[in-house]
Amino acid sequence: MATKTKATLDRRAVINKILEKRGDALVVTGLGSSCYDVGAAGDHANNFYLWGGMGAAAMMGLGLALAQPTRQVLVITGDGEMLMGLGALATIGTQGPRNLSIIVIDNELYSETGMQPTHTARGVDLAAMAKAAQFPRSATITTDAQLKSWVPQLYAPAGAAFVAIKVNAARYPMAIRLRDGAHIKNRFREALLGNAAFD
Ligand SMILES: Cc1ncc(C[n+]2csc(CCOP(=O)(O)OP(=O)(O)O)c2C)c(N)n1
Ligand SMILES: [Mg+2]
Repeated sequence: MATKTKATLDRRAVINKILEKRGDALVVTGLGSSCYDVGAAGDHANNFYLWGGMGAAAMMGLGLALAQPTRQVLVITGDGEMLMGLGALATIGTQGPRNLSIIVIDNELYSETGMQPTHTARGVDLAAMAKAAQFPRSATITTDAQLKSWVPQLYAPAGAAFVAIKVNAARYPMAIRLRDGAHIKNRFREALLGNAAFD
């Protein structure tokens, strides 16, 4: 078994950095920790919180990116959630959206359910998988300097981007009050489509 990568980045600092200049980007979160982190960075009508749905975040991001080609779509999810929906990488790679960035907050753990190690703790390389699935841009990020140079790229509609950001094992309290899935969906649709969403 490969030893755990020495990860020093803090997940909330990483997400704050990514979202501080989000503009009109649409953000889909994975479940659990990434959902809370995005909420903690500031609730926003352009956030779609997946809550308990596991394995669907990247696919939701693809659907949105194809439906809204003039908007940048960010998926912010966990390594466990991404591992559950790996086929999404192949579909995104072959669909080739210009405006989709998949951001995996990789703590090498299923932290939400008790800190069990995921496959990335045993050396599975998600960024390499995205590259092999024909993402034109992919990287593993381990330092602040790398993160800083990647943030603008995540907002550039220059082809699908994938980053696995290695973060430490810190856990934070749930920081989001919105739990009603129908409300989250309706709010997101209305912010995106206006009243037409309900015609
Ligand atoms: C289909 C399904 N299986 C299992 C779970 C239970 N579950 C909730 S969160 C989670 C772990 C998520 O791990 P990861 O995406 O890496 O998130 P983090 O480590 O950031 O908490 C699991 C297994 C679930 N919600 N849905
Ligand atoms: Mg994890």
